[in-house]
Amino acid sequence: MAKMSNNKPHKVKISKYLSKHLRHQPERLGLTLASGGWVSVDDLLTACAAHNFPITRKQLEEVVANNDKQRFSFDTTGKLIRANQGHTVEVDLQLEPIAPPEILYHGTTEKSLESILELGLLKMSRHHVHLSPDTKTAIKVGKRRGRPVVLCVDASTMYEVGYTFYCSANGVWLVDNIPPKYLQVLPNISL
Ligand code: HQG
Repeated sequence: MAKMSNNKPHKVKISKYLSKHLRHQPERLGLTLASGGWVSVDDLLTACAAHNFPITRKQLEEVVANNDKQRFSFDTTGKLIRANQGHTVEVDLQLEPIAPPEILYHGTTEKSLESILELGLLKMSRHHVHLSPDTKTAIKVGKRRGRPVVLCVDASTMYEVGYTFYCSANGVWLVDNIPPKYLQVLPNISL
């Protein structure tokens, strides 16, 4: 088992499995997300094993601690776990509104640009539009889908006119939508 927990691809598989069930389809494992998106760790591990995807507590702890994007958190007791953001199921993450930095960034692809500049950034299937505090992360996010484009978001003006921003436990900035007038394409990104 020790060997398995050092195995990177297996950790990625665990992370993907957790994302799937803690963000999108908890019902597939017979789980329900409580307010805040929390699930009992005991219930989660039992359900994973029952669905032929056994995860040890040690493996779970390693994935939570070392996940590249800090996608998951335990609560202070260590008895509950949740995905920090990225949900598609209805869930109230109980995040507090907070003032954003002056500029935030959104990574997308060339093929979405025309529609985004016409309609603004929409949350699509997620609960919020996801933004990064730095261009490096935005480029990485955009690259998942093709040739990346980075949009600069005039977050301070949006905040001044009343948009509500949140910051998830893993540093992803969240807002409901962004009209085109607050967006600007960042020129000359180095890939
Ligand atoms: C685009 C991953 C056309 C938007 C990442 C994006 C991130 C529009 C896609 C996190 C549009 C939605 C979130 C419009 C938005 N017309 N396209 N009007 N408005 N879009 O995956 O931000 O690995 O829901 O640009 O790293 O790409 O899951 O959002 O391309 O942090 O932890 O519609 O997901 O993190 O795609 O990614 P997504 P996202 P995880």
